[in-house]
Amino acid sequence: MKSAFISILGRPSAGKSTLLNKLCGKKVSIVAPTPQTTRNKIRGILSTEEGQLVFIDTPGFHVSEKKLNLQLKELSVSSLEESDLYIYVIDTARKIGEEETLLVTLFTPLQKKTIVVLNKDDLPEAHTDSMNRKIKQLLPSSTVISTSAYTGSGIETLKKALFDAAPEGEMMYPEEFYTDQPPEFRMAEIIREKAINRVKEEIPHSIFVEIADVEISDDGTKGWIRAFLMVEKESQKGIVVGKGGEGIRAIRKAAQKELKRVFPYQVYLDLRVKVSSKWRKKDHILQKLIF
Ligand SMILES: Nc1nc2c(ncn2[C@@H]2O[C@H](COP(=O)(O)OP(=O)(O)OP(=O)(O)O)[C@@H](O)[C@H]2O)c(=O)[nH]1
Ligand SMILES: [Mg+2]
Repeated sequence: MKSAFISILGRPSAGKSTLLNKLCGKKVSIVAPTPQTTRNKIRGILSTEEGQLVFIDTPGFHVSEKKLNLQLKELSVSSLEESDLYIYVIDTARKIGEEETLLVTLFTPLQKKTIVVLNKDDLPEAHTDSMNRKIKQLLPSSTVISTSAYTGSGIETLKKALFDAAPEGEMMYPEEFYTDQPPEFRMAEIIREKAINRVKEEIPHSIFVEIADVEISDDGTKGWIRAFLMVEKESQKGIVVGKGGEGIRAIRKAAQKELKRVFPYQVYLDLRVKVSSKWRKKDHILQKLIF
């Protein structure tokens, strides 16, 4: 049997979380068009007759002196030691940036097998061939596979390459597990995804979700979730709530629908917007959110 921990690394918005979800065949990690969507190391598990691969989705590697960004970068870097293999995801619709070369200098000294994924090859602006040549220079011993995490092309080739590269070992999780996220964390992530996909500019970065209370009926068929969607300013609260409350109603409805699919009970979501000023600068809040 094969068994490996595999870090999924790359710049913000390269498609790491979308790729993780395709590899696991389940929605494990949230996705949005805005960079810095993922704020934690999210594990997704793929079990087949060949063995078990445990993927670690990481926050996009982004160089910035802001407190939140520094902590996110630290998380991505900490995943390097924990894994046996790396998937390095590149967005082929963008040029290779400074962050890309910096990330490579961080993981190459660890000498772990790296599979480079040239993602978004479904887009007309993807320049997969020229990127392939650049990567061959930058990481001559890596395997390069072109994919679309969106359509699923190249995913089976990638899985095969990963199992080939994985060491022999025992299963680390029961076969039916596809993630190890605690329920309340998962609830908050689902709500955050629905919220950040409805807002623009700086607002997605200003949002976090706090689960205030979860109550499940004695027979286990019903669950009441009370949550707060936290923003940084009163003006953002107005935008999220929307005219006559239509914004927050749409977020609540979309989140409740997905929560019902994920949790084995009828979900009733009570969602309110609250202001937590400058939370991105406050250690006690960041400690609860970034781990
Ligand atoms: N066309 C296309 N879009 C993709 C593909 N993979 C991801 N996307 C889109 O790219 C955006 C970012 O995807 P994510 O999976 O959230 O990217 P990420 O690398 O996890 O981003 P961070 O968590 O912010 O670092 C989303 O709008 C996805 O739908 C792909 O193969 N093709
Ligand atoms: Mg992500």
